[in-house]
Amino acid sequence: MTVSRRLFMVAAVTTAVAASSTSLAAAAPTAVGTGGTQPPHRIPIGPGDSPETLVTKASQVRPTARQIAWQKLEQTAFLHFGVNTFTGLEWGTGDEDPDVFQPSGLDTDQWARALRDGGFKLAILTVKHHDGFVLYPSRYTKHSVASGSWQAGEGDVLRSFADSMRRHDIKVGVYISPADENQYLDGVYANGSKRAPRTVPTLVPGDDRAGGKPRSFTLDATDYGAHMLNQLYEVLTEYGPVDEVWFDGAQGRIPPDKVETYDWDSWYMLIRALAPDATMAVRGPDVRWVGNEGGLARENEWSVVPVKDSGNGSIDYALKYDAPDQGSREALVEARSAAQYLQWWPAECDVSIRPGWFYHEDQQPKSVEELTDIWFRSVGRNSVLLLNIPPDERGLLPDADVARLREFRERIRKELPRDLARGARTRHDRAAGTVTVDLGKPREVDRIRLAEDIRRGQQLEHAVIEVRAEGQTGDGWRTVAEVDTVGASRVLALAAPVTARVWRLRVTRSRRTVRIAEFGLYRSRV
Ligand code: FUL
Repeated sequence: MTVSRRLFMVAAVTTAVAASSTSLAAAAPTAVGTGGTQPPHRIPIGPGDSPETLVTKASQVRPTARQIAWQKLEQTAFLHFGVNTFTGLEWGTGDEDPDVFQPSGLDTDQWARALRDGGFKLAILTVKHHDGFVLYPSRYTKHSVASGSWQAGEGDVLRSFADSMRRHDIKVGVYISPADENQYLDGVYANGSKRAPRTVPTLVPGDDRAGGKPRSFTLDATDYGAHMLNQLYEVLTEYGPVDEVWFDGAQGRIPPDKVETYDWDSWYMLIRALAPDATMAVRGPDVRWVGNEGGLARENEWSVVPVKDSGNGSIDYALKYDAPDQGSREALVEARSAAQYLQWWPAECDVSIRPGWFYHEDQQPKSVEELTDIWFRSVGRNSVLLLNIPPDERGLLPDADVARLREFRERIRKELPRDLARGARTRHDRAAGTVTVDLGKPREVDRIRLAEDIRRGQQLEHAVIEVRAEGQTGDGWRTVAEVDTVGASRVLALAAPVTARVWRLRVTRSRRTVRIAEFGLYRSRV
């Protein structure tokens, strides 16, 4: 048992969180601008707020530095790998024989090369899926790689994954499932234990960390909540730095009279302390699930959305998760009686390259056309794409998938080969809300890429893209496209190429002044 000064300090913070658990996410943002005061990452709202007040508040919400860094990743990868890879299941039972995990030729460098060549900037491994089987030798479970004969129980997929990703300049993310069938069978998950202060790490007999005075924390948790804390501690202190922690919200498959109420506040607190740069995704305050598993964002995707408290310091959509509109003025009004905050909570679009999340021999990867469509409807709609590519029983990404990733990247390069506006004469007129680009001579354009400077929030509510007819000045403008939202990234495909020398983006409606960070013009070569 470690009673250190640090433990005392964290315990004091813990008390504050327990007293006001909903303030946790707001307590953590990193300053975006210079200067002392941090712009708000979320703002309280109430049923009494007028529509004007709601939109003013929405215009004041800003992303944290962590969220800005995450948004720039654009394309991230998921790797679902575990006992399911060998049993053929999608949701395991928790009583698998650990010996079923037998990758015959694990090569995480092969994963990393394929992901790097595919343009992925971060990869998230299922360190633990709902079955509870853990891909590193955890001190807190027998359901892990250490219990089987694979590599004589000495193997560590997480170590190998993290090393390979970093060697290839890919950031490391971890999926750690709150639902845990194995811990249910062990009488830990949903055992009815009360939340009480727990010391983390909880040292086990013969613990190799005992002599080293490990940094320790006291946080409120159930028995299972403490189990999660101990595993998070192992992952974040022994495999870091970690850039994304991905939490699913599912409950285990347990009898209806049982429930495990997740200790989100304590888990978040530990992650912020041990991995301050990590975004906490989906059941976390930094990144939201887009609302489907097809990788598709809404046509108008807002990063400022109404959210409601969802217990133990967690948040959830105030409107239905799959509502078609989460952030327009109308949506803010509709949500105001259910919501407690407007929060910067940007969308992540998860989808698998194959029908299943885990590898199954009889399934095939999506076509380049399907993937391209997903890219336009995720990265092109103010979201980050999270594409799952499941390793097979060899422990390799299947050849067909590796080839598909390469073709996909090549295709996106052909969709937007060269920004014709780069280096062109560009004039920003803030008073008129326009950005005008003179290409020097008439050019054919069929793809347009827009971005707001999100450090100033998401403000644009309607804009037109116009071209000036050759030889004309003044009012000779013709509209070729319009958008309602832009945010961090909006990519438009015109139905047919348009030839013009002078192009203009004109903001016709916004919350506050819009700062355009990108107005790119492309001619696809598909
Ligand atoms: C879901 C899980 O139930 C799936 O197995 C998968 O991990 C997906 C990404 O999240 O909620």
